[in-house]
Amino acid sequence: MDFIDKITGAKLSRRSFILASAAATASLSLAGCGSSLTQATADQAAGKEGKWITAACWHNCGGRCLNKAYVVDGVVIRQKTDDTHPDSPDYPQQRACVRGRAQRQQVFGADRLKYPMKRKNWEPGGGKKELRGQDEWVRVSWDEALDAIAGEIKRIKAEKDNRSLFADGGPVSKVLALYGGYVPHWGTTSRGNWTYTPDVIGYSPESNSGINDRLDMRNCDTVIMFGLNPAWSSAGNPAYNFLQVKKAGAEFIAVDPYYNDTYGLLEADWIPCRPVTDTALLLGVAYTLLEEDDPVHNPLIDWEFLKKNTLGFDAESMPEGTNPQDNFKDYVLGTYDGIPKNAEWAAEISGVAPDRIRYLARAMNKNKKVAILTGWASARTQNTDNLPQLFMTIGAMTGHLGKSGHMCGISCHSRSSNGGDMLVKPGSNKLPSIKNPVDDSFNDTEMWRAIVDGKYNWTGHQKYYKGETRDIDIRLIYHDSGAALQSRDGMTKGIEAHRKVDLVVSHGQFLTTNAKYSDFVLPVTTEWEKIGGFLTGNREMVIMYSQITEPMYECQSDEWIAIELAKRLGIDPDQAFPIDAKQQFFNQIAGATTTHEDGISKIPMVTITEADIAEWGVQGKPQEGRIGLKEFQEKGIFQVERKPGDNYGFIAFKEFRDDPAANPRPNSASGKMEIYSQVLGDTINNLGYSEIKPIPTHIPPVEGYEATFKDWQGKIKGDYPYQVINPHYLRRSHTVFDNVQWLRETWPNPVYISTQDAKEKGLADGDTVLLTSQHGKTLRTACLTDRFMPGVIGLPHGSWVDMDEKTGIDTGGADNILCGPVSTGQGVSGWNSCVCNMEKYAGASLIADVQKPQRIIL
Ligand SMILES: Nc1nc2c(c(=O)[nH]1)N[C@H]1C(S)=C(S)[C@@H](COP(=O)(O)OP(=O)(O)OC[C@H]3O[C@@H](n4cnc5c(=O)[nH]c(N)nc54)[C@H](O)[C@@H]3O)O[C@H]1N2
Ligand SMILES: Nc1nc2c(c(=O)[nH]1)N[C@H]1C(S)=C(S)[C@@H](COP(=O)(O)OP(=O)(O)OC[C@H]3O[C@@H](n4cnc5c(=O)[nH]c(N)nc54)[C@H](O)[C@@H]3O)O[C@H]1N2
Ligand SMILES: [Mo]
Repeated sequence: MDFIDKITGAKLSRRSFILASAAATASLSLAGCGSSLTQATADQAAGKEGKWITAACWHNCGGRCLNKAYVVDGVVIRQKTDDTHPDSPDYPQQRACVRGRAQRQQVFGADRLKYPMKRKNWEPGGGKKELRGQDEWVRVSWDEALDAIAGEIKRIKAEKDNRSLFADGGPVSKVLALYGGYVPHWGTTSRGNWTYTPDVIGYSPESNSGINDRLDMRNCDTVIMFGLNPAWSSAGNPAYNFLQVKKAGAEFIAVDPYYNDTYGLLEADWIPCRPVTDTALLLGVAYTLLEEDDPVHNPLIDWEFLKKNTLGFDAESMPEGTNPQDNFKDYVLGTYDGIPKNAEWAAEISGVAPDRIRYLARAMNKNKKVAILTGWASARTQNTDNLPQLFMTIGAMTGHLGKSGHMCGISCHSRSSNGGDMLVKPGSNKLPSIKNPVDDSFNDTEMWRAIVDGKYNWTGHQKYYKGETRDIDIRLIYHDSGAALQSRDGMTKGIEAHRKVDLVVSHGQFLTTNAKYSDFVLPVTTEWEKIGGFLTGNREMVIMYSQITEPMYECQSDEWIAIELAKRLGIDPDQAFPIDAKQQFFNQIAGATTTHEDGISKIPMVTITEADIAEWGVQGKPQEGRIGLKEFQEKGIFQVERKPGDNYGFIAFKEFRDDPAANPRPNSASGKMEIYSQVLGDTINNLGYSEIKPIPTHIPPVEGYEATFKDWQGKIKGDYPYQVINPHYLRRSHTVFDNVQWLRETWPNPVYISTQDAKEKGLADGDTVLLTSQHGKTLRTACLTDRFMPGVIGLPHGSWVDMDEKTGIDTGGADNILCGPVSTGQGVSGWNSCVCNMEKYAGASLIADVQKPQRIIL
């Protein structure tokens, strides 16, 4: 506050006050760097001009927004967002969110990892392994760290083999591949059961999105959203795009256990539905459609589309060689199993009253223009491999596929609200891909178990081969990208795995969970410290960002570390990295394309001159494009201007609807949309995790609503009577930004509990709540709300674990402490299927996250 007094006292103009106070926050977060504040203020006073530079906002939040940093002598004084053109609904600006605007708090945070560090009690072979996660840290030189790591990799390979080396798939993994190979991991991560299923049933989203473009959506009468929250989880324009759809007259219906901010914004009619019961609910919808459809008086079903474009809907349309009784319609009607999947049946499971299920079915009326949209959250669940197939079936039954104003598909992440292929794209960096000679690979749901137990179910690296039990003996865990220990299934098991092996190494910008449980942490640069790069996601624009500041402290890039390790392992690094970072960046620029106004042909985006190439000092050829290199770099963005009636529109599945014989679906066996898919059923059942049918059915999930009962018939609740879901939260992009104080203060990361459940449990707002699942225990502060349906708890995704070693209770609210390593179906990470108990915590109350000390280790 002295500082504020000083500048107000000095009667500075408002402009310099804002500049100086921003400088204060930017530099005060650098521990012991008070001097740079004085310098920045002095620079301002001396009239030193800064420069606006396009800054990376590179996290996996689904948004791709323009972020600009005002840099004076390497210090970021302030940030702003897109002002490159006036904002309009058709041609919107790409405005940054709260996280993007706090980005400098992260890059210049006092808790950056500054130097290579070693765990005090580490020794070759592991030392006191149980101290991982709680040991002290010792600063070491880069040479010491790299020599020790390379030495251990050589020893492990000599004593065992390459099948003992586990790594995440970043640049060091390329070096390990050249060194004879390593064991990677794979999983369904974001898409859940939309990962494998859509392809083989003929529903693979065209160009990564099975919905029409955003301008066409304005033609809809009704938009039905199953688990969508773009206001939180699709930064950038999607929520704004939906608002235009509303302004154009559409009504919104939301099917979700949580009335989230998106639904609030759109004034959606809420149908609260229990997690992991969308299959049951949609079967009830299908039953109602069949029950109420009358071709003359009440035509609800598009029989023509079903007949022409699909397979397996009824006995007449079953594929050859199958039992006609196994068709979808007879399953729904209960013809052979005696269980009609009617609205009453669906209500018991989903919690949606029968009349609301019928209302939902009627809202899908084929004669209205309807968008049936789903996110991936409902399929990030166990035992729902058929859910994408059921959405397709509902879309086919109601005919909301392949026509303007009609759509049924995914709206999520960067492609939310706006289907169609990318209109603009960066080129490839032209680094060679390196083949990994080891064919072992862990599915995410069982990787920690595999390391602890020494055996796992091999199905190939996302190949869906027939499962085969294999022995494995992992000695090294190398984290060269991602946040696996924090972000994958079953963290309790994960910590056990990290305490078992000989060596754990993490690259990190902060003491993240991966880093905390490591022996060596190697500090890496952020995108603000690199030469530059591209951000894509939104189909209408790309961002080209540039370096903001020099590498902080002793930070190096992942690639530099990989090259240094390669040298120590006797590998020629040029095999993996034959060109430097600048040439890689230039290749992306030169290869960037945009779509011609004809809406079809792809043309070079950037005009490059001989002088540009000389200035950059790179290999390349001049070319003619739509924007000059210098202008592009200065602006930082290339956006296609859209208007109604242009050639950039998109109607998903149109060609297939109009002429299925000429336009068969690419990967389905029959070329049709397969409501009965033998390939789907056989492939998933062969993996060996759990059983499904070739048609969409409801399967009680391992940890779904049914599992909250010890006696389902008698409706007697069991030890874990609540369902938990993990909303993707505004404080973070997954685990990223969890350490940023501004964001901690703004978004406190509580546990959301319905007021009714809270009342029954004697919980009040602000109470510390202990959540217990079969897999672990975590604490959070209660936030009571009527926006969560009773029986469902919302624990935000991505909070960093903070384990109290004495009690074994996590005080950080880490979602994957509750979520276990449960494998079903296609090896789905089923995070939104988790059951737990909750009670008021008898121990000390939690303090707010923002009051916790930052993890500053040196
Ligand atoms: N329980 C539960 N778990 C979930 C989910 C859920 O809903 N519930 N959601 C899942 C989903 S959808 C996803 S996509 C995953 C995300 O899982 P991850 O991709 O593992 O999560 P991020 O937090 O994005 O991890 C990025 C990490 O990379 C670091 N990083 C950033 N830049 C660099 C760099 O240049 N080099 C290196 N080496 N590191 C860098 C960041 O600090 C961060 O630690 O999480 C999944 N996990
Ligand atoms: N701020 C922020 N944004 C992000 C991310 C982040 O971590 N933070 N992560 C990004 C990534 S990689 C991804 S994959 C996306 C994920 O984006 P989403 O999948 O859209 O995110 P969620 O918040 O998990 O879920 C959206 C809605 O689905 C509901 N839901 C959960 N389970 C069910 C269910 O079984 N049935 C139904 N009908 N609804 C259900 C939730 O209550 C929520 O309202 O978000 C991206 N955007
Ligand atoms: Mo994701």
